Amino acid sequence: MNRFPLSTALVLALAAAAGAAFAHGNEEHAKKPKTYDAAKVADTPFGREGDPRQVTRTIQVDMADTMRFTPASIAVKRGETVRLVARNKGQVLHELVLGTPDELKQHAELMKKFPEMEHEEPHMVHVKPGRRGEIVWQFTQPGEFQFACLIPGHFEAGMVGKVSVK
Ligand SMILES: [Cu+2]
Repeated sequence: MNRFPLSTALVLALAAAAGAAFAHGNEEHAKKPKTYDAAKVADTPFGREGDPRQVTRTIQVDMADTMRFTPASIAVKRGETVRLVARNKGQVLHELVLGTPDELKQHAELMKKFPEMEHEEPHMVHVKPGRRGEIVWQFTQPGEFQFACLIPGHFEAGMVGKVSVK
């Protein structure tokens, strides 16, 4: 259970739909500091939460209201732990969510059904205008992955980038 981030998202969405935590759309996205706990790290098809002490590279990705990431594609080595720093240069909230292309597409559909859905997981970061946020991630699997902004309308407008892991 809980192995794939999407299932966690789904559980949260269902909880929200059940009326539990549905009324906080205007509050800040979860602001609890992300603390690394090796015991809680789960493998996903696109890697795992990275240990901040193992970071070998910082990659900056800018987000803009043109619904584009800059750079739109990044390359990492398999096994590498990177710190992705997402800077929001726009006037609206953006997010950066890592995943496989299929998973991100499904997640985007879910976001359309539950626009108020909020969740905070190691492979995603929500960034307010003018702010920055970060993800520490270890890319353990080779392949082509994506990072996307799943805020309704943004993904559809093409707010998606590519991660090549070799
Ligand atoms: Cu966005």
